Amino acid sequence: MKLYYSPGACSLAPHIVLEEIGEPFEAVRVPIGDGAHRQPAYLAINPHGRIPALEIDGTIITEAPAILAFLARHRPDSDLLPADPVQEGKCLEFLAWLSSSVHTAYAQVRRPERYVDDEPDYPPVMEKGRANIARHFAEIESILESGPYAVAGRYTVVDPFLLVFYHWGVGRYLSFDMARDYPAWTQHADALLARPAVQRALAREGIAIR
Ligand SMILES: N[C@@H](CCC(=O)N[C@@H](CS)C(=O)NCC(=O)O)C(=O)O
Repeated sequence: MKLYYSPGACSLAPHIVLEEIGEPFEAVRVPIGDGAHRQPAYLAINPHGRIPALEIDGTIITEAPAILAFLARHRPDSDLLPADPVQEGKCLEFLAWLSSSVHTAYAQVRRPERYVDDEPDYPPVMEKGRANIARHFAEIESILESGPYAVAGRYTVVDPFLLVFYHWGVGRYLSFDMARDYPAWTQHADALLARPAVQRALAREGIAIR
């Protein structure tokens, strides 16, 4: 398998899961900051021009939730996606929400040019994005207050995806005080950061979260 990733992007979640399941893989760096994801070589991999993409024997899967679910199903022994259909549904629900609502709220702050054409219109879009993210983050905090992990009372593919958003919370575009305002989520992040698979993925990407 080949994972196309950019340091600190949402590709961090599948990167962690590849490490968790012990699958041999090649990590292909496509730095968003350099515009590598908009070059023809990468557009041939993912015509959407977005990271991540996963290549399996010549087949490409894009979209983080699909990649995460695939990896867990590829290695059912890893137990990262419950076999019980209801709990599986709850995991997929959470992945879809993170991707469709939380990630897009972040994009309002990180990429306002996607929402309005003129630069003077950026600030209100970004401000509304911050408010949307704060609302979503409060919801995540309350979910994590009632359990150490997001779904099913145990570690699943949802948890590494949550770490991506925690990382963005402390990052320069949001600069939230995550430890003060989201203590349950901070405990969750610390539990993940203690996992060797998470440490390997972070070391390869060259990023530190806490
Ligand atoms: N819905 C996609 C979103 C992917 C996405 O937007 N990825 C970001 C990195 S976190 C990206 O490629 N950004 C580059 C850009 O917007 O130009 C998914 O879940 O994989």
